[in-house]
Amino acid sequence: MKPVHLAAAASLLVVAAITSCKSDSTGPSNNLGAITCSPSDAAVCPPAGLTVGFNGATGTPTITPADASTSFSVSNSAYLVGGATNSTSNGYWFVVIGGSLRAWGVITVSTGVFAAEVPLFCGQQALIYRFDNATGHSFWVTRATLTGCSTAIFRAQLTWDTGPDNSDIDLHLVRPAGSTNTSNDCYYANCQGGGLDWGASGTAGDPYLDVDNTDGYGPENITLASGAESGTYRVIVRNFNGVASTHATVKIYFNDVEQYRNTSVALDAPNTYWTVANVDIGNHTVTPVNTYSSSAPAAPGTRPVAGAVRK
Ligand SMILES: [Ca+2]
Repeated sequence: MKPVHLAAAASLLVVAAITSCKSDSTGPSNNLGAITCSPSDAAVCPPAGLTVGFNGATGTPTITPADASTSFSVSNSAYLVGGATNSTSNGYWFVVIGGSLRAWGVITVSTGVFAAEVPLFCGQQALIYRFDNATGHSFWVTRATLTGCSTAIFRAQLTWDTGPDNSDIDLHLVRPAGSTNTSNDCYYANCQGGGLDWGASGTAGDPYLDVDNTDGYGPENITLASGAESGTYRVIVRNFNGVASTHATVKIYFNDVEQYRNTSVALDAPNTYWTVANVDIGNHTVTPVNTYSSSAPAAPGTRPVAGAVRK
């Protein structure tokens, strides 16, 4: 059993969101214009012409966010979305920057209440919620600004397709020549909100896991700020306690632009590991590995002092 569960993490996020300084200007434009999506996201791509606030025809699902601001700033990259809807099925969240869809995932709906964690990118972005019914789609659009940050040079983002309860999949980032489930691995036990000292001294180059989602769907994000040590990092996914037939998707970004994406086979057994890819941080290259194992994957090499945290 893990010591920290989603409910506790979510309560912290609520506090962070409430205590963050917010403003209600409508931003530079009320109309998002056209939104560009990759071909694999065509089925969910938000339409052109969405404006801040509610976008929906009569009969489409209602969307009443707990925070109905159409523009706000926060300092926590894991933003907790919540509110009321008459939708009876799950919805989607989208993050759009510069007219391009950067990330999306599932918003869960339970007895008229919707909830999700949205991983905000550094700076300003459009944040969109979508719900569907037989009449059509409805959208809520707001503008979110993540402050007090610098653009992550590297981001791995994990989502999965089971939930909303008791489906716990985990994202790992292993530093060059490090081993899984040690201090050379950024994962739920040691890296939520930072805490590992990798790369240059101080916080430069340190890994940061935004949240450990233990209920379902994700997302989980691990980022590296500038100053990261060079070499080959390894992105790994673990089925910690997921339900059967969970498929995980990992997206890899450099400077907040997606460069690689892959989806696993069904992760049927707890403690199944999916070694996704090797990543050369300096050269911005991704080399797929795409192997599965029933125990922690062997390290590609050993560090001079096993388990040590570089200062
Ligand atoms: Ca997790």
